[in-house]
Amino acid sequence: MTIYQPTLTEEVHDALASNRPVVALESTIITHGMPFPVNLETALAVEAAVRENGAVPATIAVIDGTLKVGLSSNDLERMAHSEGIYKASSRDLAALMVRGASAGTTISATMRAADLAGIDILATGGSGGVHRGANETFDISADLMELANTGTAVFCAGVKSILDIGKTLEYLETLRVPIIAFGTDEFPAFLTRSSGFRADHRLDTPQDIARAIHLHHELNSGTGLLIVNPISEKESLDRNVLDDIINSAILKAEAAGIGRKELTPYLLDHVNQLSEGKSLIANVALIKSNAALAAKTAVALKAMISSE
Ligand code: PSU
Ligand code: MN
Repeated sequence: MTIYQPTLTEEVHDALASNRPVVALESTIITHGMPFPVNLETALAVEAAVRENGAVPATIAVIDGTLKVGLSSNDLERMAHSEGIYKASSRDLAALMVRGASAGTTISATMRAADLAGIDILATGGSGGVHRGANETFDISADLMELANTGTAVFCAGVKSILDIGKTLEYLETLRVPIIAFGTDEFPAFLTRSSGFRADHRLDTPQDIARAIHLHHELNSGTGLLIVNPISEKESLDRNVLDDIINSAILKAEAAGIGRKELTPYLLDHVNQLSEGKSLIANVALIKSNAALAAKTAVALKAMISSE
């Protein structure tokens, strides 16, 4: 059996062929995570943040049935308008490609494509996880299973408390996925630095994070890694205010009977609305910061491997 080769842009192809650092970027955040035009501005700003820090960005999506690693500005525009665009987790890729459909890729699908292309670092905003009430609904993001099976290092700002953070941490432990916090002892909760949960491990430099990623692979661990980068103090929202907003978003979703793959986009949208746009501003800031840290780490990883 042959392994599928995604379609690379020339820039991404050349960077990989000459062993330069590349950072994969997901696209569900563009298609289902933010409203137009902030989604397009953010997608471009995140690519710029990767470049400014010495790596090549590779935004990943399915466009008219083709799995693309690296998007043209036309592709990005189409994703940002998001009409008729699906949300693809890794299990959806094959069927959507046969159907000739277009889709934003979640972290799980982005990891799958990055792995095929040979990219080991991915940046995003927040990861999926175990939803509140999962003991009834069984709603656990495929992001966690992909982290258990694919060796990508995923850089995010923790998980939103739309999720059950405690259960998400327990589940990642069961799946043998290491969690490394950058410059903090606490596991961050996306729009706010504080979650009330400690992070298992703290590392303070991109160089140390690169060493940990490299060693994790040398140990033949077989899993990905979750690198959590807290939102800056300045951009961080108040945890109590945020808790109230998230609780009412969850009540609205329950009342409207929203579930399954619509749940995360619905909650993100309502948190944006209820925070009067504050969460969107924080969201943009943190994803740029994650992209910058991921790029610095990708640069450090390449430098380390080439000096071995
Ligand atoms: N959490 C966020 N912002 C996001 C997502 C999650 O704070 O944009 C997106 C990511 O693409 C993630 C996906 O991979 O939602 C998870 O969706 P689900 O919970 O349906 O697995
Ligand atoms: Mn789900």
